[in-house]
Amino acid sequence: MASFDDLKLYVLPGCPFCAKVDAFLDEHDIQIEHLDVTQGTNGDDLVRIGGKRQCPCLLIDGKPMYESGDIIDYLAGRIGADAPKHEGGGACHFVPGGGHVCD
Ligand SMILES: N[C@@H](CCC(=O)N[C@@H](CS)C(=O)NCC(=O)O)C(=O)O
Repeated sequence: MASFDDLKLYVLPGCPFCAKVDAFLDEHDIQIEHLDVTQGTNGDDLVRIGGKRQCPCLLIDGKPMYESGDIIDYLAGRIGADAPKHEGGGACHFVPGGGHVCD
């Protein structure tokens, strides 16, 4: 089985773009450490590493890759699978007081 120890995935609970990446991970039985940005210092760490608190963000050997479509394309290439067709764009935004709204 391929090793994915060099990867970490920053996620936000309820984030539809994170769910899209997770669906691909599940489908291909890929296990990657998840870091929830609402827990501990993960959110601040992500801003320090990648410059923004946007999820999902895949760390590849410590380097950030944002955008769910790019993440899925990268993972598909790495395992030699076809990447599902996906629409680009879309975004959700944090709202004051907690939670987020999606376009
Ligand atoms: N186009 C991006 C959208 C990602 C996105 O909007 N993520 C939301 C959570 S669902 C987020 O982290 N928003 C916070 C922000 O943009 O600062 C993708 O496909 O990954």
